[in-house]
Amino acid sequence: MVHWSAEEKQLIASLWGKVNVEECGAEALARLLIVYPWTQRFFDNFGNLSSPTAIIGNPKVRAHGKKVLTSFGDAVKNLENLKATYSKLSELHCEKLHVDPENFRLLGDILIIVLATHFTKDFTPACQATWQKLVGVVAHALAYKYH
Ligand code: HNI
Repeated sequence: MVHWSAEEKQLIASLWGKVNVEECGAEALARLLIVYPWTQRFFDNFGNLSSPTAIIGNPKVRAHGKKVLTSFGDAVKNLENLKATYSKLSELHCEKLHVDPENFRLLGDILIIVLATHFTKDFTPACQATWQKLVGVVAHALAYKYH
């Protein structure tokens, strides 16, 4: 089981307390779709994704980004219990959505960039390392039910 030190828990909670899930979620998903355009194929019902401007202005991307980052917040609240927390979502992404789990890692890396950009002062090396660990563990939990 993954261990979280008191310092790591504090670094996660204090940064998360400042995150606007709507803004950061929208930005993270938009960046994923722009930087890794092949991820667009999972969202073929989202309408116009034909350019970075279209992606950033797309209300479905915004809404879904918020949904995903809100769900990421469940990790922050359940650090000791991530596999159980994401068990149903892992099944959904595997069996229904057929999302390659490599994409969870890509989104995690992008989320780090978004957080580092928004919270430059807070983003000390210790904070960066802790968040890197968190996105890795979340990606692992989301991939857990894949077979
Ligand atoms: Ni993901 C739906 C959470 C990464 C593709 N995803 C969801 C839902 C949640 C969610 C919550 C809504 C479920 C429901 O309707 O019951 N997704 C998460 C989390 C992460 C993640 C916590 C990573 C931190 N999802 C990804 C990635 C992709 C992805 C990286 C693809 C590149 N997800 C989807 C798709 C859907 C989805 C596709 C369905 C969208 C729709 O509504 O049509």
